[in-house]
Amino acid sequence: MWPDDVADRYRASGHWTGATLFALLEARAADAGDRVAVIDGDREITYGSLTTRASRLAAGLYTLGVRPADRVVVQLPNTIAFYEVIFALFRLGAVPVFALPAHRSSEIGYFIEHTSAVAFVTTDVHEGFDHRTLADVAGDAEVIVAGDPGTHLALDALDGDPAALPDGPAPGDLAFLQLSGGSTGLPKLIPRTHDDYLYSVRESAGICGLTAASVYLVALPIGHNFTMSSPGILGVIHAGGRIVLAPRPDPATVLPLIEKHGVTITAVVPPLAHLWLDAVAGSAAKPDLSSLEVLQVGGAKLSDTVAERVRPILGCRLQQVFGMAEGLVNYTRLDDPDDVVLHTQGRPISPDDEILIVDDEDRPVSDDTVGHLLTRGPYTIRGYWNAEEHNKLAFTADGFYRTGDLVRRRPDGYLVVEGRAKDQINRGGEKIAAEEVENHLLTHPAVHDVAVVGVPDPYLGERTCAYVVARAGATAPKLSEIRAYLQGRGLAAFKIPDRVRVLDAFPVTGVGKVSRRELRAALRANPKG
Ligand code: J2J
Repeated sequence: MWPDDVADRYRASGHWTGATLFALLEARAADAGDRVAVIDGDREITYGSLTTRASRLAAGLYTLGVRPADRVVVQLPNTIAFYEVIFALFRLGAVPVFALPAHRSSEIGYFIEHTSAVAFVTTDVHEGFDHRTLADVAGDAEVIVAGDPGTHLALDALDGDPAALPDGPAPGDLAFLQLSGGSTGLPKLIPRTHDDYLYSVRESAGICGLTAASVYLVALPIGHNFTMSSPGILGVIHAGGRIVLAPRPDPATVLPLIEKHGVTITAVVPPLAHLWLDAVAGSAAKPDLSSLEVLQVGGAKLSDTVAERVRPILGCRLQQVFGMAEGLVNYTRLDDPDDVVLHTQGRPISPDDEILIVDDEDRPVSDDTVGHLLTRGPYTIRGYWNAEEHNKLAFTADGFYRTGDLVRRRPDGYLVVEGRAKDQINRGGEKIAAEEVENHLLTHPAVHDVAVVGVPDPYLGERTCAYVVARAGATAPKLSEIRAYLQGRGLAAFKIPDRVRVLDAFPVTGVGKVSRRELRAALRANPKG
């Protein structure tokens, strides 16, 4: 995954310390075993108990046949079970693949098949959806359910003697597979190692001021890279702080939790920041949010107007976070002046994060000029998992990752995100690959051609519009039909288009036929078609 000379350099510089993710938890069990690590409603678990449970679960999984390096798709909501499972897998050296609770049969089936997963760990019923029905796409993978297992294996029943476990993984081993936001027909998987991820976690915890007194609220999905590592739940475990789980991110759920548990830091996407601000500003009986020190906002571009409301309304500092599951994370620092915090997306974690901003021909542009962001560094992957062909496009020959983001670097080194060159829709922080949705829609009998693009939206930043050309003699499907059709194909709800526009033909630029990529660009530039 890493060229030897590069790995040697990161080890020599002390970035990679040779630790593993399970050892991170074990260290807390050793020095703060009685301290509460995670609170989930009226359940809580200490660092000591979490470590013991994860070890016993690892042994249970081992007895079941899960071996080091085996892939296990994990789809759990914000619950303590998530920690038990991932740390069990880290102990065993098996590789979690982090699915989102919103994923349905289309995505889950693909993850299981593409990674040859030996097990699929999910929940019973969450937000009205019975996740056990996803067993239909699990193939030979063992289905393990947190909660009521139905006809499947109960997570709670898995238990064993940790003494029977083989040695844990090496620090340079693959620790897990994270999902890319993607811009291609099928999502790419991101291979992160213990060493590289822990470096970003430790540095992030420092940048975000985490200590043993920190209380971090998980409002976003727990398996997302932001929640995991920026500084996220792993940063809190590194610092020995406390994690509070919110089952949902709406203000009515979250604001009382902040007050009750004295939450000091939490992370949201821009539409949630907007929603929380409106709820607090509009409430007659103001919740007591005096414990809150930092609101992190990332995942999509935060507007200046929302940024400016954070301190006056919530009484806490804003921290902008521009990160990606592939690696690079930028933060505004806690002591940065307002100009930086309100108007930039931060600067990289590491002095060894290499930032290149280039024009369409890969020539570097000067400061204050918008260009494509390329990056390389001690925690940015050198390639997607098993995606040799795609990697030739997504990475330069010398290992820089082409982020697909258009940014401008200020002379002070801070980055401002100005747009995107990748065929992705960023719907309020949820990433949608245009091609993935198009491929599903092209199977519809009345659809001749389709282009999916993002259209500006004041609340979500972008919404999804499908431009459809009907087959000769057929009537183009209406939005309701398209929704039902894609739902029937098992696509996650957030990927289903918000709008449909029917065109007689697609605009043709230049001579003859245009590629769908050009089409998307043309439709983005001229949404009237
Ligand atoms: C504009 N665009 C942003 C921002 C991400 C921390 C925070 C976020 C993510 C994440 C993450 C943005 N302004 N502040 O993994 O650790 C867009 C960019 C980027 C893509 C990555 C983390 N913050 N983005 O969002 O892998 O387009 O990671 O390339 O989901 O989100 O998406 P993802």
